[in-house]
Amino acid sequence: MIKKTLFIVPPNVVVSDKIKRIGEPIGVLSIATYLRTKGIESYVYDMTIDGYEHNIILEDNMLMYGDPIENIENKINEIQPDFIGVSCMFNSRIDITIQICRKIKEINKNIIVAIGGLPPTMQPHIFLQSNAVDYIILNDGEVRIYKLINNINSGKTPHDDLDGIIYINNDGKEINIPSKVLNAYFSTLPYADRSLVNMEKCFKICRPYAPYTDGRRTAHIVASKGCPFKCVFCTAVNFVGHKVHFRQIDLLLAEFDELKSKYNVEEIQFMDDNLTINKEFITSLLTNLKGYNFKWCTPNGLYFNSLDDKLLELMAESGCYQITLAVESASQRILSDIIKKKVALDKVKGIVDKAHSLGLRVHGLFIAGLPGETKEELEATLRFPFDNNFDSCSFSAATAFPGTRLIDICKTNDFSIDTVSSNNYRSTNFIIPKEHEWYVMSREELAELIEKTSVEFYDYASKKFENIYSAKYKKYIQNHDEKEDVLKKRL
Ligand code: B12
Ligand code: SF4
Repeated sequence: MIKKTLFIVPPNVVVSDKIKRIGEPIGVLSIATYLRTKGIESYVYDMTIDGYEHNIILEDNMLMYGDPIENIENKINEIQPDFIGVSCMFNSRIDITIQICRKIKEINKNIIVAIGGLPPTMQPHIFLQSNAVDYIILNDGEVRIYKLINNINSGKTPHDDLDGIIYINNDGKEINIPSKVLNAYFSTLPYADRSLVNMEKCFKICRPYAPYTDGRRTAHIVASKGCPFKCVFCTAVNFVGHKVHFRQIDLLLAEFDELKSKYNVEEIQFMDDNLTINKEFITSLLTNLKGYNFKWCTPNGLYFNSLDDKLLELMAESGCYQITLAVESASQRILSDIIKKKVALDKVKGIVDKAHSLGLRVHGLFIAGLPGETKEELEATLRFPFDNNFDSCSFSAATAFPGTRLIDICKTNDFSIDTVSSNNYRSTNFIIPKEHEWYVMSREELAELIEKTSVEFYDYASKKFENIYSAKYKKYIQNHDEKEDVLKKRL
């Protein structure tokens, strides 16, 4: 009989010179909160928050931060759960997640272990083969986990009336039921009970997902889930799905009220895949947001076609201080034929300038090294933010993750996939052979070019946008005791 559950967020694994970001784990909190409303006692152990100060240097210039794995035993003794759900959101955390599952079984093999998040959804067999995981839950977890627990408690087969689950049954047979509908219940789910993690510690450290904040007490929030597009490098289509689901405005407002009154929050960061995708929803959300006096931003890209003057004005009036534009490429050909994303390149500068005139910062996201991209197109992409007035930007090397069209392209062309660099996100993880018509430069050369251009961009933009830079980076350096030369690589 499952009476008590514990959800574990493993330590984070990043490239060692990246900012050690920290935030309340909204997905896992949402699951634990949902179970609590159903009368199942549930707790969250976010190892990244609790052990933020504890660093372990891994090979390949990677850094892991979070509680040491040994501490799990104390937590299990303290909570005494019958069921543990482990979350894995990034490929870089796959190894540590499996170690955690093994540790739980070593401590008490009777504890039921379930796992969820992006890599378990896209690469379930890595986890299943560890022999330390009883159930893999695919996609959104709230209702699936609840049904699973109910089925176990009432002696039904675990997958009774349940889609999105993989496990080995008592006869040693793999049961694999794909998800039918994604985020079906999202719009009415209760908002996350943040008291299950140490929010004060997150506020004090103040390195949220978009780390150059305006306010110091920052919370993360999800207003919608899903994306109607299918960019070649993105897992959204298979993970959150094509259909966009919006939370009910009254539930969002209740969450804002709590953030204000209980946590004294100054800033919120929206984690939505595409916050501005629906005019009616975003207009209603922002009109209501005005009354709260929050500063806000989105670490993720916004839907280009939605960003007309009126919406940008409303965004500024409602407390937005930075927008993120995921332009991805300076080539309309790459955007239309390879990425398949609707970005009108000729409109970008107008949006950037309008946003600046409203006092907003503008961050750009760019991706280089896609198969089929020419050297000229790649170079033009790295130049684009210089010529289009972006005040900050991030360049990423294309990475082929399971669940994307990009990995299919790599497989069709027999490119080998290097699993080590799949985890460090620093260089492309697929190898285009030198003799292939798409070969432009080696992965190492691309990684170096990206790093060099990032530093160049910082030097250029910090002069051109001196006011923005003083407010943004200097404040960060003072507040966090950081060195400027390190920040240059982290834009
Ligand atoms: C917000 C976000 C970020 C934030 C922070 C993310 C975080 N939580 O730490 C920031 C901006 C920092 C970020 C950074 C990066 N990100 Co990011 N990010 C996202 C994004 C858009 C949303 C994630 C999110 O919070 N969702 C909202 C919450 C409510 O849902 P959730 O956490 O997924 O939880 C639900 C389910 O996953 C599931 N679930 C989760 N845990 C568990 C556990 C159990 C037991 C169960 C049953 C279910 C379950 O149920 C939950 C509730 O429904 C996703 C895309 C996406 N749509 O998922 C990309 C995504 C996760 N990011 C991605 C990437 C590539 C990156 C970067 C590497 C980019 C770069 N080049 O630098 C960096 C580095 C990340 C790092 N190692 O720290 C990839 C992941 C690729 C991979 N396989 O590793 C994604 C999927 C986008 C993509 N390209 O496809 N990211
Ligand atoms: S990159 Fe953004 S716009 Fe493209 S499919 Fe993913 S979430 Fe949608």
